[in-house]
Amino acid sequence: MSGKELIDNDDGLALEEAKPKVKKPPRYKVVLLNDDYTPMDFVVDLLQRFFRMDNDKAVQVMLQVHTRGKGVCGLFSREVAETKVQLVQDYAREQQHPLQVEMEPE
Ligand code: TYC
Repeated sequence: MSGKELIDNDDGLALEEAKPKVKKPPRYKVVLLNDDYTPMDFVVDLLQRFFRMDNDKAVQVMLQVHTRGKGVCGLFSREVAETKVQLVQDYAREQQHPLQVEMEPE
């Protein structure tokens, strides 16, 4: 669907159809940030645990964060993204790692 559409009945009036009111809910990226202290193995394990990645994918995302400064863990509804950020932060703090995780609009 393309939003507003013109309907021309050949009566000299072009009617503009109302925009559909139902919008897709916004999605949010959960993003990991690099630091110098969190062990690589911990990050790989965390990505598998909280984001259901297999080992290869988790290593790939961890290395992306390590080399580029940040990396996307996944795309979620606002509520799920908020929950993942909280769970990951709590888990990292529990293990005394300074790992930083954020959410940002898609
Ligand atoms: N830079 C860390 C190291 O060299 C590894 C790391 C990767 C840390 C990803 C955080 O989100 C992160 N041990």
